[in-house]
Amino acid sequence: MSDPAFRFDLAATCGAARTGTIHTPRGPIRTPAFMPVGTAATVKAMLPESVAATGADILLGNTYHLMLRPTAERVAALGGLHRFMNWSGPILTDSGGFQVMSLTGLRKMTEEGVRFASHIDGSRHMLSPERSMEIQRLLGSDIVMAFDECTPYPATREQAQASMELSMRWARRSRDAFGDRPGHALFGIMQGSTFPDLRAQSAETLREIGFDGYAIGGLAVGEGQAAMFEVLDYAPGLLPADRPRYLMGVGKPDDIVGAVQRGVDMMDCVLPSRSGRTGQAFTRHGVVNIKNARHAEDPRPLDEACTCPACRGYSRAYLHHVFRAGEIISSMLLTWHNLHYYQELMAGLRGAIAAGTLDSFVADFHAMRAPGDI
Ligand code: PRF
Ligand code: ZN
Repeated sequence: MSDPAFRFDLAATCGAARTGTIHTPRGPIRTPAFMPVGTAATVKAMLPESVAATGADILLGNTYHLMLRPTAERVAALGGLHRFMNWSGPILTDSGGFQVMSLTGLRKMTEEGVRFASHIDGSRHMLSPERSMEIQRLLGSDIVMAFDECTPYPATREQAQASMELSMRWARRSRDAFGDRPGHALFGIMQGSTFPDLRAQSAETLREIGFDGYAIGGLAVGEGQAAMFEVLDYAPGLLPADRPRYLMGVGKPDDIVGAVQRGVDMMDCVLPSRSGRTGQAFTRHGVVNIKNARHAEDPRPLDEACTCPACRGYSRAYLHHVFRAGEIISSMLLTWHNLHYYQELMAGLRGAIAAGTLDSFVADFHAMRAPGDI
């Protein structure tokens, strides 16, 4: 990258997969990286030091939620998002449009941006490329996302083209409004739905504008894993090899493995944290539904091989009990376990790419998994 304070060092590749380090003024990000989601200035049920202990290098925050509550201006007055939430590592913030479309009912999109009513109190707000850049600057975000429209799925070619072209005009306005901010990065977001030529056009426009990193948006929106992998078979290769590639909002463990195999460097998803609160635990052998009665008297941990606090100190029977009783510790322990599992998976992928053994790592990953609930 042109900014020496924000540099991507590629250490090794294995097929299309890559491992390396994004250096930022707030610390290194080991890639492939999984970013836990801290929507409302907290990774729910976790202390920031616990999130760091799972192995996370970077968190994701949300423009949309923070602009509504407590407001970006208040966060800025209190010293920025890092100080506010007590996380000193890097933070990436999403730009808001995706959350407006998924969380608000009343909204109006124009060339200028999107007007919408808050899902919290119905109050009226607007987001545009310029306002999104301002909010992400007030938050103190280290990696700022361009303002885009996530094209809904399915879309006709005409709809996907119009939507992608709007996102590209917004990408240019985002670039102009972001300006030159040493130590902070701006990522562009590719759209184009499942149309290869639209994806290629989007990538070319983004490369012309020039970004510090490139996201692949508009996937994991209902198209299914096979269609997503079809896009990922070519989309990462359309982006500059010397910049990080971020697949937004993905995914389940097998989605992550497949995306990394296809050349993705960064991902985020609410799944490990949200599932922790709804009683689902990810393990090497598959998903454990802790509310299931079969765990009620099981003295074994969630996963014998896991070194997280939930697995070192507690039985499935205890986790079942506290989940059924609605105890807060249930969310704490299952979220910790899930985030630990995701970070161990990323560490395993990084190690395998570096060692040139990704294929056997992936074969083992699939061989260990039982279909259905375990
Ligand atoms: N754009 C933005 N955020 C996103 C997406 C997108 O396309 C997605 C798609 N899975 C998740 N989050 N800005
Ligand atoms: Zn565990």
